Amino acid sequence: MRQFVIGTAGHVDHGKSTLVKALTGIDPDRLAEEKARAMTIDLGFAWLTLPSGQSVSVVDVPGHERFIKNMLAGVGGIDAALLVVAADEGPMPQTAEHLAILDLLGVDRGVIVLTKVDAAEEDWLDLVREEVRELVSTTTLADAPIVAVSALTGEGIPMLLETLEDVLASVPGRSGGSVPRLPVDRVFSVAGFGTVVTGTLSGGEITTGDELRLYPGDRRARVRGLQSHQEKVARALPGRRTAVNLSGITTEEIKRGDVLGPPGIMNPSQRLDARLRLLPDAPVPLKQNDEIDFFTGAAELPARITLLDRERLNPGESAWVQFRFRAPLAVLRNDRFIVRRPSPSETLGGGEIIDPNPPRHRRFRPETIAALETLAAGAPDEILLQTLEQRPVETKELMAGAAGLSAAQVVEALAQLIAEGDAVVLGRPGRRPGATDFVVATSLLRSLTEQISGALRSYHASQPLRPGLAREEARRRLGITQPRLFDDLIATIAGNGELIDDGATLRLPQFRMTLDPTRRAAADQYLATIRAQPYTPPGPHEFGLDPETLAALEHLGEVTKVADGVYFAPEAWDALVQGTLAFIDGNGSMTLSQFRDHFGTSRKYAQAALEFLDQLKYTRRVGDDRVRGPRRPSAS
Ligand SMILES: Nc1nc2c(ncn2[C@@H]2O[C@H](COP(=O)(O)OP(=O)(O)OP(=O)(O)O)[C@@H](O)[C@H]2O)c(=O)[nH]1
Ligand SMILES: [Mg+2]
Repeated sequence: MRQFVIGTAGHVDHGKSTLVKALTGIDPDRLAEEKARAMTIDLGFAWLTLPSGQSVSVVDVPGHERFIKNMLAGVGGIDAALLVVAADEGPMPQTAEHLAILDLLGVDRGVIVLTKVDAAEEDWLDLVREEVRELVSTTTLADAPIVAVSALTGEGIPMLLETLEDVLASVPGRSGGSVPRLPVDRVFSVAGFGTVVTGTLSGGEITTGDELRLYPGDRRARVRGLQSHQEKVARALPGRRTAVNLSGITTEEIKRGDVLGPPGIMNPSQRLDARLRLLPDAPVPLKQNDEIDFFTGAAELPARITLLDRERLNPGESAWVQFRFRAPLAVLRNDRFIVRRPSPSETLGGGEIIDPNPPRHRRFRPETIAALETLAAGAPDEILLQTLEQRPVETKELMAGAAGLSAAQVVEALAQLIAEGDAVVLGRPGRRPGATDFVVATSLLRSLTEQISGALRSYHASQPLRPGLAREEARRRLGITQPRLFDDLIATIAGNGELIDDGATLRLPQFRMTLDPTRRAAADQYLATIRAQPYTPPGPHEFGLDPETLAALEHLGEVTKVADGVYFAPEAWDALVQGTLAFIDGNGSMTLSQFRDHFGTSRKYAQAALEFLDQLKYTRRVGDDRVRGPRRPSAS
């Protein structure tokens, strides 16, 4: 059965809390100060039972304009509103302000309740009815039914319950809601249990024993117990007021506005991209870099605003904006928000978050606006592609909502992007991605390839005698912190034939070490000398060759290093290998002095060469003799 949370709204003293008590039997004003002042200050909670028997959570909000921030903390996550208007007074300023907030938050189901009918004449009531109809006509509640009640006499209450049941039956199923989130609106401690948080659970279930994270921080806590409507439950369902008993965390570590949810579902960010709509009767326009108060879920944060497509946002207009925060905030795409002016405190507008994790944008960039429009229009493959154009992402992170898509949408969109060549699985191109595989947009892979090729090009230019750029250094230059991502990326680029990875260094496929003319001349002289005495080649140090030139010759295969200070011309070395093996084949074995005599060389060279032959496994030492080793020389 689907679960619902409804919330009250309306001007101070219009009878919201009294109505909640009449509907639920629960007095939502729980604070002593509220009782003393006969006024709601903070959120109140109750639940009612519909004629069908289903119970519905109720959030009661304060009407006084001084407590509007508390109202905003409670109104997020409700499925339907009870817009309460006192029949004897008619719509008042906070009737309009709360209505505007409901409209901006997209709350499009509700009942308009004219309370205190016992205190109003019939024709006055008709006037109020008309006035209210007019007021809601331009909002999401334009078609909401109007019911007149008296909480004192009980008149109209059964009718209200029936109407509410009809309205809730028409609430559409929540889209893309696979991720449980509980924006915390209360934190307290219960003797014998410890820390408890409450909130309106949305998106998915929470189960006892779950390990959850408190966003935007990094603290983890385990669910020790769950309650809904004051009953212990093993799992909490979305669309219910939920109390969560947490272990492993103190009340001081949690505040209103934090969001409880599984690890990995949100990336807290200090920037958000959004579509912002100013109310037609907003008291002021917004200018570039204005400071505002930002409300989303149960959170409130100051923010500065970057107007991306205009100099000034006038009342009644909408614009693409980026909000910048001093502290991180954890939200998902399509979350709604409200913007207020800090002083005097007034609601200015609100809207929908389009990118919860954007880069910093420059203003007036058509490509930025186009990207935001695509995100807002929301074809899953385009949205996914935009995420993959920003960074390589692990499949499991995408499945958990990193692109703001459901797991099913990710699977389908990813298959399409890979099939069409727009995205690549790193490390295994052309394959279906596993949970821990990184996926990247083909365009981003191309630019990463260019970045690394550029780094290699300039490295080769400045270090023509070095075999390549050290892998670690390459990783640092690309700014990739995860070693596995780097390895998969390099394997993919190497697989595309755009670089060569020798395990220690990276180089361009076309790179050839080149010696400048001076070094070349010295090298050629040295090579000529060792070729002239193939089996007693003078050492490079004796010859006076510098170590870098020598290393380059070795890398280029122009000399063969046999031991420290002992280098042969490659063809001389080949002849030594062939000659030694032929001698052993003919004589059964070869001693050091036989080697020395056979090649007309000295003991020093004979010893170095034979040890190297042993090392290469061409030969094997038995006492003073060499016999054939396991390795055969390649046919030549
Ligand atoms: N005659 C009459 N009085 C009512 C009715 N409902 C509420 N009242 C009275 O109106 C006053 C305000 O009621 P509340 O329920 O506290 O109003 P509220 O909207 O919750 O006020 P805030 O929470 O402060 O915004 C109280 O004195 C109630 O007794 C009603 O149906 N008839
Ligand atoms: Mg109240």
